[in-house]
Amino acid sequence: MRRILHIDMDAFFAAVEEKRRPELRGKPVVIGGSGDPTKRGVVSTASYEARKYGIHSAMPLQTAYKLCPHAVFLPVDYDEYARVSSMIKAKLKEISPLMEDVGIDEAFLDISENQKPSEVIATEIKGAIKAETGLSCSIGIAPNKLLAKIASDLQKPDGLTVLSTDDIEKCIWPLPVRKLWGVGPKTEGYLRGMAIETIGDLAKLPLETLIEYFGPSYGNYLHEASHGIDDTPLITHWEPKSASRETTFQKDTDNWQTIAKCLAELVKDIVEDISERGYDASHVTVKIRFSDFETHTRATTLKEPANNVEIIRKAAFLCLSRFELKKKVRLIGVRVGLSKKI
Ligand code: TTP
Ligand code: MG
Repeated sequence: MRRILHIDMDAFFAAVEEKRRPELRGKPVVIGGSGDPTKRGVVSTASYEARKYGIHSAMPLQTAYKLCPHAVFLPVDYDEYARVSSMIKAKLKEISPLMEDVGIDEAFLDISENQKPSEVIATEIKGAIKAETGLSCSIGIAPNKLLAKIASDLQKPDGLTVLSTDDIEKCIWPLPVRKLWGVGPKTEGYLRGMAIETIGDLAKLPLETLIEYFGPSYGNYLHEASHGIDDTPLITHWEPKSASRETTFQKDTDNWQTIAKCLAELVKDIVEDISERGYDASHVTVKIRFSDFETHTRATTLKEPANNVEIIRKAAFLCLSRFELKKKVRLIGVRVGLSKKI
């Protein structure tokens, strides 16, 4: 039986801000965009205090402001969160080299080979992260990644939850289908149409029905996931496949100069980032969202992989020239596909 831990930091961006500004503790804190709630942007995260007002990730900042005007609004300081994140990941790797880095504030750890009981290891991890960063996290312990991830979310914040295969009916089946990895709003809506609300409802559907509706691959996945089955190994090393940046204009614009300047800046940022990490771009995609939210992309492949600003800017402008800019532009983004430099 494998023993997998899922570690997820509590209200991560907000917690990092509260740590370096203790006067914020206990106050509703909202992190997002430029930190100005009268401007455009979305909430990246909200402290647990702010969540009491109904504020959550991905909500427009202006809505958050209406819900709680006295909240403290702060801009996203991604560099600082990434710095704290790498401290946490380094601590985790000390405990087991079998670590999968899943996101800025979460990771899986395989502790099957460790002699100590799982709860003891989890408590040590919590202590080590607290000592290193001053922050709290929630940990799920289970025989696989799927269940460990669900478990870490069950008792937030500062939770420690152990799930075994015997707990599936009691603890997993009553949960909404959205809690399953790989079930997004689209599948959720579809399942609701079939009167399937909980993971238990899903588990009771015959496999044939799921395959009929979702095809063999996803149908099988849903069937197994709803029964808590997941054999996937930890991915301890991965290569980034792309890098991207985007900007929402403060005011929708049809000024070509403004759009072009922004595109050039995004390209410069990306090129700096990928050259630092030792990658070349192999293709370039430009995305434009118009004022009515219609979104289009144009892409081009480079003759050969490159990390030269001029070459990538040229490719991005070629893409830009292929758009019909008849409406005002709300957002522009660039994505480059990556290949490792030899
Ligand atoms: P989460 O772990 O989903 O959220 P959280 O750590 O803020 O809160 P919780 O205690 O519920 O785990 O995401 C980690 C960070 O990723 C979060 O602090 C901010 C960022 N994030 C976004 O920028 N946008 C988003 O929509 C989400 C969900 C997260
Ligand atoms: Mg988190």
